[in-house]
Amino acid sequence: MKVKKRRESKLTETQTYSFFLGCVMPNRFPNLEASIRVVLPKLGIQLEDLDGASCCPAPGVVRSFDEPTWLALASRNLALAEMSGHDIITGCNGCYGTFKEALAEVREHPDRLKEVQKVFKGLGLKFDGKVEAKHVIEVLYELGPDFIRKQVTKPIKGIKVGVHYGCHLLKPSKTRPWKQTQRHTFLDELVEATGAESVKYKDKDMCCGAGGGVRGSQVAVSVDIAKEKLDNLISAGVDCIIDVCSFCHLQYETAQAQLNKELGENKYKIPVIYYTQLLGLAMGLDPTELGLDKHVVNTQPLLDKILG
Ligand code: 9S8
Ligand code: 9S8
Ligand code: COM
Repeated sequence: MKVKKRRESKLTETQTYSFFLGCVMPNRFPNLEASIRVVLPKLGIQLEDLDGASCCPAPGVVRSFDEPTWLALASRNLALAEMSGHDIITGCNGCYGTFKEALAEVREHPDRLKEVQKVFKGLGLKFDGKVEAKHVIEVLYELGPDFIRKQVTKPIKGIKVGVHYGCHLLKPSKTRPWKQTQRHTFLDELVEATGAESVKYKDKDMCCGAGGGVRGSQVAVSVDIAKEKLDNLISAGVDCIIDVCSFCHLQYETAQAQLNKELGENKYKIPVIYYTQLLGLAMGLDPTELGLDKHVVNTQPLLDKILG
């Protein structure tokens, strides 16, 4: 299989990654985790479990309270990967943000790296900030939309998709790998490689409302922000949302159920699909194997439309 050369990694040239799950995926959405575990190896990307990993910790929450603690805990997870000899891969934007920014911190500030190494003394952890951390989507985009298109055996025809990138995948741009010309297209390109149509909708780059501790502390505000995005998606006539972050996924799945409960009617019923689930369908995989039967918002009407 012809695989586009990866951007140079300081650690290893193989396509094996340490899979960092974060908290939300294994605890709330193991179906998303399953879809990553089944799809990636079929594209030549091997996943190794990262034993002993903790919370990343969440960038918008822990970092805001105590930066040194955030950096030490993030570095510990990075150290576990660095010692295993593999770069990190994650399917959560928040975890991705923590790792990208923690790496930038220790690389740009040798004194902070030294502080962390001091905390690690006697713990058997070795960390030099050499490991890389990538998002599942970043690795897929390195393979390229053309490569992805070639893996598609059952194109997703006649489906309008509303793509949600999520804040931490794009911002801050200084520590993200996207070129200026790609940063508002890469996910749409990957979605369209499956055959689906990515439609424009109002405030596409707006937050889902969950991040930064908003869902945890101000749930009504958080759901209100989600409602605005959902109303825009409904106006654009989408058949489903495509997301790439376990926390955005939690927000779109649960906010719809909550809004319906408040309204007393089933107005919000947009299926929320993680990218590797969409890609898996386009590769002819079974919906159950991709965890598509385990959603909060019923996916059956969408599956009927796709599979006929
Ligand atoms: S880990 Fe703990 S809370 Fe979370 S899912 Fe993503 S961000 Fe990192
Ligand atoms: S959007 Fe704003 S902060 Fe974030 S990435 Fe995921 S959760 Fe939704
Ligand atoms: C959102 C992560 S993906 S956080 O809540 O901003 O930390």
